[in-house]
Amino acid sequence: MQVIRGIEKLETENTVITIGNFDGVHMGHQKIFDYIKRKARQIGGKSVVVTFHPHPIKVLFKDHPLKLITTTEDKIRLIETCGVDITVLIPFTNEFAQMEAEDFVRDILVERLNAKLVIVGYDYRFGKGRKGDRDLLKKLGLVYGFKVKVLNAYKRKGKILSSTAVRNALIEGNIREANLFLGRAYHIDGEVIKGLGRGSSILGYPTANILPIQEIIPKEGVYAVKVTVPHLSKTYRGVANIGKNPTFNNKNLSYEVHIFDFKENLLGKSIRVHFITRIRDEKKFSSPEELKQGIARDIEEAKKIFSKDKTKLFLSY
Ligand code: RBF
Ligand code: MG
Repeated sequence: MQVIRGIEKLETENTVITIGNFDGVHMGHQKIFDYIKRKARQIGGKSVVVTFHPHPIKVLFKDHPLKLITTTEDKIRLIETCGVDITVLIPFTNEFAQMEAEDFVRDILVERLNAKLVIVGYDYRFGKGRKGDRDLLKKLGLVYGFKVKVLNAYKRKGKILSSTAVRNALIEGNIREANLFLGRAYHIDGEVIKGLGRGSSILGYPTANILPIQEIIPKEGVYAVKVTVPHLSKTYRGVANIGKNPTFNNKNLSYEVHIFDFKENLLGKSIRVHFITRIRDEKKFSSPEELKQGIARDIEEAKKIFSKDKTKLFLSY
């Protein structure tokens, strides 16, 4: 996939374009990408995803609490996995936000990106003051010679699939639902940092502690996970705990994984933790010995989950 960071004139004459934030690159987004790929093939052109960095809300509303599902680099990588030809990553600035909807269509979609067909979600808004919508796009399409297709919301199990729905599922710890919406296992990445060392010394379950780079972290608790260790090009099974370790009255939130049958020191290395299922809430055990038995049960439970899990969840590496 060609990634264009900025706004350039494309060589391809015929493009089928979709525009959006695509946070999470969920199943609804994937359906749109399948659609632009098919249409591009039909006209012998290229499929183009136009998206933004940073997320417009982060620029326009500095204090907005929005937390993103995917980092921009993950988003690009996941769009690439979908088989899209070109991603145009537009730097979203206050200046860019001042562009009138009509100018965006003419200068960018038509003159630079050579749009022949533009696909947007039913509620997509663009341009200064969000004045651009599907009707304006259709009107301008008649002027500049491109077609417009508006796609309806995509539903899974009776629920409208949206980035918001994915965010909520993750925050509620509803991993199965989040994964169903995403069409893959949700993951977080981070460098392994020094923990307190209690995992190996007191409990006999060493953990790799990470500082996640993602903004959305699943609800505190214990999870069955898969852990990709990029420098070893391998993925392992394990259990993760997100929480404040009430048994030890810790103040800070920690993110840690115990990897099955793994002995190497990962300090300073980056790892990826894929969430498969939530096992339980974190709790205050009456002693480290009780906690140790609790973790042993979590591991048993996770192994049961892995052996039963026939869903073959897609992991994105
Ligand atoms: N700490 C707690 O205080 N309560 C828990 O319920 C708890 N559950 C855990 C489950 C797993 C699978 C793992 C790996 C750790 C858990 N911990 C829990 C964290 C534990 O206190 C921590 O690994 C050690 O203190 C070392 O940092
Ligand atoms: Mg540790």
